Amino acid sequence: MNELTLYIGNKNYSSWSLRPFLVLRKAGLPFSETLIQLDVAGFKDKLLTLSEAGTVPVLRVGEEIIPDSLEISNWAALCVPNLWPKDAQDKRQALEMCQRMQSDFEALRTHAPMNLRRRTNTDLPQSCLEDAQKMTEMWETCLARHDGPFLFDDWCIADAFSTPYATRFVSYDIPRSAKVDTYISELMADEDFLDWEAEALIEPWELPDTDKVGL
Ligand SMILES: N[C@@H](CCC(=O)N[C@@H](CS)C(=O)NCC(=O)O)C(=O)O
Repeated sequence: MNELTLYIGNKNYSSWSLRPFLVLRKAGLPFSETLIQLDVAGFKDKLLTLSEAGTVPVLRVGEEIIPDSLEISNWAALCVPNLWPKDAQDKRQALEMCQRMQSDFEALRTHAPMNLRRRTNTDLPQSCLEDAQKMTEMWETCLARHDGPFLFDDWCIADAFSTPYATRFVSYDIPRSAKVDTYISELMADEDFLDWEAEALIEPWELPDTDKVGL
């Protein structure tokens, strides 16, 4: 196997980077990490040397470059079994959930950005709370059809995509049902998430605009 390098943003803030990190860890594929500090002078140029999209995450596989968290996850799922649910209908649903988590929930992403160091119970805009409600309904529907602890019983890529959202519920104290709270706790007790979080908590860099949210 070619050497793998995962390019990521600040661990405290880069929700997109967290997803493929979790997927590659669960896949058991050895990889090294290169962190590119976001929102500092010259950061965009660095990102643009990696991929046309100019965003992280990016996975380098030998000479091949794979941008985008879902593309990286799909690539890993081709290398290793069981990163998607085995049942074809469940797999379709898990993929759709990931696509929704990438493109929808914009108000939740904007008004409650991932900020692992943050704990506040500030008032959030209605649009953000509505998105949060849609997210809890999506999780609840799926959890009700399975035995847990994860969305499709065993951990899968949809749980990786859910993890940055789960942290927002905790950071901003967003209302959720007991069932969803149990699911969130499960994701945030995951050992690979805890490794990521431990490094996020000691990162020296701050993004003042993000830290200001809800102040
Ligand atoms: N659809 C992309 C989105 C990636 C993304 O927006 N990444 C953010 C970091 S969390 C980024 O690189 N932002 C820098 C910028 O847009 O200039 C994915 O899923 O990987």
